[in-house]
Amino acid sequence: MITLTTYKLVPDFAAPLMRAFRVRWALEEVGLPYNVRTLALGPEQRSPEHLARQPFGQAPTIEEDGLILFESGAIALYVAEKSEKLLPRTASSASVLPRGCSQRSIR
Ligand SMILES: N[C@@H](CCC(=O)N[C@@H](CS)C(=O)NCC(=O)O)C(=O)O
Repeated sequence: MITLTTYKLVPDFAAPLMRAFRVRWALEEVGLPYNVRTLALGPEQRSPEHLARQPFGQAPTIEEDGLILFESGAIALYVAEKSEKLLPRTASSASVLPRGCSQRSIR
């Protein structure tokens, strides 16, 4: 099962702005069960355990079967690839996400 690491206490106004929100949204959309490990802002961020998960001491991270991932966008893509709900398997729709990630404005 996926374990999401995120912060213990976040003020209400900031909760929807947290990068972990993306990951929770993707997990909830796909309907995957997951555990949550909470982290306190401060020294816990710099603990060797957390720095092994996220070299900048930030959140979110996820772990699954020995795989550790950080960067909320990369995590959302990892989760999306597990289900057709977020990433349909047709060739045309499958190209949308990579195209969106690599596209540059020509202006
Ligand atoms: N690019 C990273 C940014 C992660 C990030 O900035 N996380 C914030 C919370 S939303 C954080 O950990 N801030 C505390 C800090 O930088 O010390 C991602 O998208 O995962």
